Amino acid sequence: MASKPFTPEEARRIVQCLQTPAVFLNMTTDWPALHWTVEHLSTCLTERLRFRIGKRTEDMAPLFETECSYIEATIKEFLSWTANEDESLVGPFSGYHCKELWAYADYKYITQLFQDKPAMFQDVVWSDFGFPGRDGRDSTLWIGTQGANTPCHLDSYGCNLVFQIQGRKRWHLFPPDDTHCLYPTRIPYEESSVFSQVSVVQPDLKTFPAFRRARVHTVTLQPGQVLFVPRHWWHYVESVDPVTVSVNSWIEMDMDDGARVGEALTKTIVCALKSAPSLDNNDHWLNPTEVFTPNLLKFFAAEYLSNIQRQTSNQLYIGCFSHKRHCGEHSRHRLFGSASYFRIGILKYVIYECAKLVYMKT
Ligand SMILES: O=C(O)CCC(=O)C(=O)O
Repeated sequence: MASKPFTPEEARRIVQCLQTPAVFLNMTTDWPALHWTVEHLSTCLTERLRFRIGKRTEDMAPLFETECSYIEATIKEFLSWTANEDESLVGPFSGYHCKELWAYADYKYITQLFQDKPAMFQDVVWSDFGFPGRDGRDSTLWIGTQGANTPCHLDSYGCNLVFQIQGRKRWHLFPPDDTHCLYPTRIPYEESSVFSQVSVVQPDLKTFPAFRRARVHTVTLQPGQVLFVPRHWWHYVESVDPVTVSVNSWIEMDMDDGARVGEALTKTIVCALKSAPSLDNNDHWLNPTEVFTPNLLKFFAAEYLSNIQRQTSNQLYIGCFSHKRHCGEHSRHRLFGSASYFRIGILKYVIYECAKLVYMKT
């Protein structure tokens, strides 16, 4: 077998230094996960997954998760639906017309999917990119049909490696410097995702004129390729083949600490606003993955207090916030170097995050 174009050390250096998106070729030729086609996955994953359903037609407004339908189905049922020509299907997909709709089992934590088959974690070999021990346990799985898409957003934490396994996906990426052209919003709220109000494939330029100046980088990712998405790059992603499978891993970075404070405060504020009765306090605020109860607010307040008390000589830790929708363990991250920097930093974030929310609510 031909050798890979980069050693793990070289690949890691690229991932840590590169400021623009890039596609790695020939890095996954020996990864067992190359065989994770939807047909193969249907034999090893027999439990039902949640599929998000949307219309294939393109709209001038992004289709957020809050506006989608959801069904629970097995991958076998999903496969029969995609192959079904006469629409005579029984089961969870019956009544959903595959010519008009797309389905997406998106953002599935592999650690949960394969908890009874832990050997499969090693099928994803991020150590080839210089991240020893990183494998399927630190990755998420995405299975979709043609047209399945994720609205344009940026991730608050880390950079991203995306391994395309089956079918092709088209990525539209925008640099962080173009944020003002993308009209950011935190509604629908999802921890660590900032959504764009613009439908990037059919933009409403009357409402969002600055989008004209956004500098798009597009790439169609092919099976076997790995896309590197640098920190804070906006992305809209759409499946272009009848069935697509991909796996990604967000790689946390030291510089995420500031973003974690911002996210913690945003969550607290959203939680407070959600706890207050008001007419426009409706479910369209929250992505379906976010759950809030009044008790959660108390929990976050208590977390802050204990974080502040936990302050040691010149370090401060914040619990609870790692990657969005994170499952399982609460990680603890070093925050700022000194208490005074912390106070200035936190004040800045409180004002910024409050101002953003108040602006959007009014
Ligand atoms: O593949 C997709 O639909 C979206 C992936 C994504 O947003 C990400 O990896 O950050």
